[in-house]
Amino acid sequence: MKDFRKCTVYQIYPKSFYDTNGDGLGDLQGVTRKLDYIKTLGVDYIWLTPFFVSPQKDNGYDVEDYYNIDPRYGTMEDFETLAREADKRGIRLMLDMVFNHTSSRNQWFVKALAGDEKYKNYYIFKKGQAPGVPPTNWESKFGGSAWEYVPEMDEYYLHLFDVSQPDLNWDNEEVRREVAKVVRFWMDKGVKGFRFDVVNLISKGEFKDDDQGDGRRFYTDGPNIHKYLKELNELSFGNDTDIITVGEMSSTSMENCFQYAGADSHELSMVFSFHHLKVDFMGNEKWVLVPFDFKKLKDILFDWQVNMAAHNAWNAVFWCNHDQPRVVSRFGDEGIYWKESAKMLATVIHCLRGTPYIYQGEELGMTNPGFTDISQYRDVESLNHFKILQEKGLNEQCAYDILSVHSRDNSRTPVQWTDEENAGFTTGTPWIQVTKNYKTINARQQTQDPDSIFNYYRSLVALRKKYDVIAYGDIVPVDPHHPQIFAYERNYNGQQLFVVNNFYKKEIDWNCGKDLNEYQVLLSNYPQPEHREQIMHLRPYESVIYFRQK
Ligand code: TEU
Ligand code: CA
Repeated sequence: MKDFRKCTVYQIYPKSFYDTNGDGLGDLQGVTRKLDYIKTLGVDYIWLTPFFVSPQKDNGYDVEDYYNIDPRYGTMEDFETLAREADKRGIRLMLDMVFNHTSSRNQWFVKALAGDEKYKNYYIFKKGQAPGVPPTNWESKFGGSAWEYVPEMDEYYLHLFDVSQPDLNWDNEEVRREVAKVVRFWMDKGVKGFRFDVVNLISKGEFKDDDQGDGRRFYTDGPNIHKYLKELNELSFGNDTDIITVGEMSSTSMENCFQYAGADSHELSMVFSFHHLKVDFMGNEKWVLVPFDFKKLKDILFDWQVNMAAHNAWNAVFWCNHDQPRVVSRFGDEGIYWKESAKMLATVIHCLRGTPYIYQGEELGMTNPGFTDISQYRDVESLNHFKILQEKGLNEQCAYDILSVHSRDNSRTPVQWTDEENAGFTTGTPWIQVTKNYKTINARQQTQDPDSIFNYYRSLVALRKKYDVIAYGDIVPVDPHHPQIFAYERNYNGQQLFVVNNFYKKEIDWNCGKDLNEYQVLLSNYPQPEHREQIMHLRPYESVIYFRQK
């Protein structure tokens, strides 16, 4: 069995990864072609975002058919080849299961709309409160009402995401059996990992107007959530101790995560939570421009780290995914300290207690693309909010400024493989524009450069394997209220890791309170860390991993 605490997961968004047939869309064969690159990084799992048959309104998070592969991504044979080739290299696949909702083109929903009672009960249909008034005032995460009116039925259906993504009714036992069947189908193909999309939203509570917010308190971590997860575990992946699972937990609470990812809970192996990535929001409002709050970022991460450990529960740790802007643009520096800041951010995450996730291109320090026109955007959420922001009275330029910082498309531009046209991603026209800096930021350059961000990530992945303290150690925040330093200690069986990061450009002398002569440096983003006695001199975005064995 692979111990997931020793593992690193690499996330692939196939559409933007590598295109092998020139149609401008990445595909499964493209993933197979790049397996040696992934292997070089040293990761254990590849999480593939959905490649199932889908109208692609939300890039595959709107599943029409859970059992077949969208022809744009390839064939079942392509998938099997990928699985086989990955296996040869000791890499396992983690698939993305979207079970909170389906596509409106899914046969279940098509039948429901046609009036088939059995399938109507697969979804959440309700009468309006009055003519023209939806059942509740809940808002869709992509903007607008979460309810869509169906005139033929004089009823509304719930969609927490796009109108083309109707929510499934998990209170219906048949639905729960259907989804477990899907998981077993992919288990039979040798899949050893599953990521469950927004899985803490599946158990809806009361259908009531929310006078305090957008409705999320009524369906987030809902009344039967733990029961449904335990049941899914029992009916599918729980029978194979070799399988690892991660739940995407939207606006969740830590108390619930103790259970979702508790060592003895029989729910999931680990959880993604997002509170640490809302530090450049205003409350829950993402579509604003505010500088990130470093102290809050640290408070939240440490709070989760310490308390998840205290409850014997396991975190997934990450900065980036296909919904988040590029971290070097967000918390680092796109300018002269691009490399140092990307390495520093990597250090912070990879030495924490939890399983680290790397999102494609993060290991190259890819940046936000800096789109300036709506025609460059593809994401349904961005397109909707571009309109909504202007309806709220913002001028077009402000709307663009906000989009360029927060849009999910920031992470969805093609992986920059080479300095050739389209960054070597496709010989055709890419479905979304390539970021202009691909001539300097690309995989070909970085795999050859020993000092590259890529090779730094490679070292981090290897350190986790080599030093048990990284995988199993406790977590002790050091100088947690410091306005500029992100430092912590990890301890395990006489091993100690001491991780120091200057999160800013400003140089600083910092008393670390330790006799550094007792430590060895495992990794750093400057050639030679500087200190006099206990005073460290930290240069812009400097990062040092110290180690000692007692
Ligand atoms: O995302 C869940 C989610 O609520 C957020 O990530 C959301 O995309 C955004 O941050 C709101 O501002 C998952 C998937 O990762 C995402 O790609 C899908 O669009 C979404 O679920 C629906 O399936
Ligand atoms: Ca293609």
